Amino acid sequence: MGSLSAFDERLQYPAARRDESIVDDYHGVKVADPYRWLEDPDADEVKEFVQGQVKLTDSVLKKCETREKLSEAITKLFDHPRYGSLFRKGNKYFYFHNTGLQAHSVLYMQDDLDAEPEILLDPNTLSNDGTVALSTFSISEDAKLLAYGLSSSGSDWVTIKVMSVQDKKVEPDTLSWVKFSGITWTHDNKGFFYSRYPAPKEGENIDAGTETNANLYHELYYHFLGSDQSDDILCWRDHENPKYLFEADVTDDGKYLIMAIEEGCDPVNKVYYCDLSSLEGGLQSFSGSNTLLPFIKLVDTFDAQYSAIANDETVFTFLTNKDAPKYKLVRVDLKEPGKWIDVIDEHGKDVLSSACAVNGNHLIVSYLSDVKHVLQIRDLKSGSLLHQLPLDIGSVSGVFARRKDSSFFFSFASFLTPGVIYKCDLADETPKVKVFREIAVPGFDRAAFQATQVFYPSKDRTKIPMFIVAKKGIELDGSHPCLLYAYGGFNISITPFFSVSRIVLGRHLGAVFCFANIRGGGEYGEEWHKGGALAKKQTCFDDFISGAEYLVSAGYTQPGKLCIEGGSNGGLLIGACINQRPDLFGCALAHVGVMDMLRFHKFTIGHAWTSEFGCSDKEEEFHWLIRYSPLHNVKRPWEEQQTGRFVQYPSTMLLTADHDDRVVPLHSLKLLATMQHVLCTSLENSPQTKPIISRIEVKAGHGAGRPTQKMIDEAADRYGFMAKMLDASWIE
Ligand code: X99
Repeated sequence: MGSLSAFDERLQYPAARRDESIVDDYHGVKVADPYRWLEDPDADEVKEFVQGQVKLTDSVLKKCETREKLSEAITKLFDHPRYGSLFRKGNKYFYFHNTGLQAHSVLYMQDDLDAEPEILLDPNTLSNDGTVALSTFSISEDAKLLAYGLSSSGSDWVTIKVMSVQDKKVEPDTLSWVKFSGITWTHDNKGFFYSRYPAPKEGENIDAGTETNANLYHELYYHFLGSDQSDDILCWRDHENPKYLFEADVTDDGKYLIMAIEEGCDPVNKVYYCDLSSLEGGLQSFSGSNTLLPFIKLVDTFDAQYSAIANDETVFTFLTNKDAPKYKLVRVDLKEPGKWIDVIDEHGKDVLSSACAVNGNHLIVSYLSDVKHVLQIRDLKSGSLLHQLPLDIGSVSGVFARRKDSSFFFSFASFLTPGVIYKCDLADETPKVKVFREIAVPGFDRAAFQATQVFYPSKDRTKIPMFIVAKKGIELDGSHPCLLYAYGGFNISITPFFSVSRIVLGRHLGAVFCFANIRGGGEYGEEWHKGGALAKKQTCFDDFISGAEYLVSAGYTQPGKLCIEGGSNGGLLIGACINQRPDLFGCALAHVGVMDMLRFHKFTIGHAWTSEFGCSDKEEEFHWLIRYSPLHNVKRPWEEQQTGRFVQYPSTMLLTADHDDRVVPLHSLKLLATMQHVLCTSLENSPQTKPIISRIEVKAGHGAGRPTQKMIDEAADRYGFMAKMLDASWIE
């Protein structure tokens, strides 16, 4: 028997006012929004609500006995040196390295592979508490200058700074209000392009990242080194299309500026380009003028995605999904912009996920094949296959290469492989692939675990891939704690990765951990994505629920032992699934979720997600959204016909953070107040005894750039809660 008994005490939830006067009319349908007041992060009443919730959560977490042990075990396993892949600029090599428990990885450089590495930028020196993170960077062509973007408290807002590589001197250049931006240097090393939003008006934004107003009117700028930001050249904007986002890239030959225009999160973009060498008087001549750069429109419709891979003068190679939902490589000569030819045809089954030119006219091509990466060397000109690189089952990342180099590095990882950096040499006829570095995790016994992939049928009988990781030789008797995770949206694929905290759950709680590659993701290309978007969003939830049912029927677990987890769009997934099948799960962890599907488009970058969800402003789409919106579908299961008298919601933790300006915290706060009201406080002796709580982090955001200690603390809290709720006991 487990040494701990499950949580069985009724909680005292903080009071939350209901404003019954707030009722919206959506196309003739009246929808109440009694917690609208929770949308103002600066209101005292909201701060009080948050404080009350934090106190309640602390009282629950205190009773989760495994939390301390989890924290210790996760800390211990995290404490191993990690390395990223290497890339080159000028004659130098660069890479990220973390000694183990450093808050942030450090950027190193070395002159050659045998030389002593030196620190170029250590983000750990930028704040005492690790809340300043390096979010983007770019090294100039001559490798003399580093432009780097810093984010505070996890916000999407970025401030760009510049450093001299030679003496690490920080230059006075400071660029503010940068968001959703790349940094791309011109090859004269005089400056770089970046994107930003107009600065907020005086008085707004005392604490950047906590505001919720919509991000509109993106702009592309060029910054001349040593000048003031107010003198930056405005290169592009579009006042007629306030939702457009502009992302620019200077081509490898330095001749062109390629601009991708996006209006949402769909894999579609326009492509404009500017011949930098044709600018009379150079970029300098645009200084102080009101004219935008003379871009030429190559693709001016949102019919497909086009990513520039390489060019020889005017001949460009693009990766595209135009008439190819699993992607292909195409070529166009800017002199004949109407004539596109296929270079690598769309594959029948696998998704062409990336391509990068190397060694003159070679291409490193990666495919996603049943959610595992395949790496190939192809001929850039003909697209023909030259070599297949041997690879384990897992994920490839960090493929950085230059055409002038005959070798490149890449990273490999999987559920039971913490990481290997490979060096691939293409100088000879056959490629030489060598292990350059291997990440070792002391105390991790790989042989104790087994990772498998299954394909289970969903509601409509479509086969859904799922990875299952468990201790070797477990009995399928339904007794195991189980953690099921998915994302299911935005064309994003969940490929195998190494997770310290999940290994700890497997080792010390006997947990099985699983990843369902449900529709909405990009696992099988654009059809898989669109199969779980817009009017078909419910398919994501059906796929996930079928995955949970599979795990129960195959004997891995039982509903009371099953915890579901997801973040962001995956937080929405969790919110929707606990409403639809409260009986199927024992515990739910929803991170930074989109929970109010009628109002998400009004806040920060939410408008970009209407490409995936639709928008309540449109009548038909309103009806899609109200059917599954987590906030609008909280019902007492014990009053429902289909679920029955004894069913309650799973123990639920909604996680958010005060500086999450991607998915603003109001989503989780409003759902929390609603669940506590409907399920717990609005009737005496409610059958809902399982806790409905939150975890509201401070000085943190959507997740990117979170310091290591915050990650460990959060993992210990949420899995400590999970262990208590599933009655999972500690195995030494
Ligand atoms: C975004 O909202 C990404 C926002 N974003 C852009 C960028 O639109 O970060 C953009 C344009 C150009 C450069 C950089 C950016 N995303 C990314 C979605 C899912 C995503 C997101 O964060 F596609 F991965 N969501 C939160 C969707 C719902 C919840």
